[in-house]
Amino acid sequence: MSEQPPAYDPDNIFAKILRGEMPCFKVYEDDHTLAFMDIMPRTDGHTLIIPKAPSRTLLDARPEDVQHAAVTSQKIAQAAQKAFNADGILFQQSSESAAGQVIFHLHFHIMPRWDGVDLRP
Ligand code: DGP
Repeated sequence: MSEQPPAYDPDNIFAKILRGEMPCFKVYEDDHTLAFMDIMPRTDGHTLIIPKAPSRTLLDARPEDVQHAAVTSQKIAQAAQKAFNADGILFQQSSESAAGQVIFHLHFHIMPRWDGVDLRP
């Protein structure tokens, strides 16, 4: 990327969820992170983990916010693996449109996977 990335937009959907202005199916919350179900799940148990601090992407996030979100992602992965009897867990993060990012508040996907079961489109 040759130009400066845009500034963080406080009106993105996940910022609204954090402020309680939009609903979500919350599965975990602590001082630094929130985890909730993805509205367009690509697998059963597809969960999103976000830091509460504002950052657009993994590229501009503070290391401590990445750290908090990574630790919460591990907790969610372990819980989801048990709850959904998964054979594996897909951990995904997209930064910028070129990588498929749609919502510009840093988030991590946790998707339970099973042998022989494809991701939904
Ligand atoms: P990404 O492509 O990595 O930016 O993924 C964005 C994800 O966010 C996508 O899987 C669908 C999900 N999503 C979009 N809008 C909402 C919403 O309003 N609520 C919830 N829970 N998830 C949303």
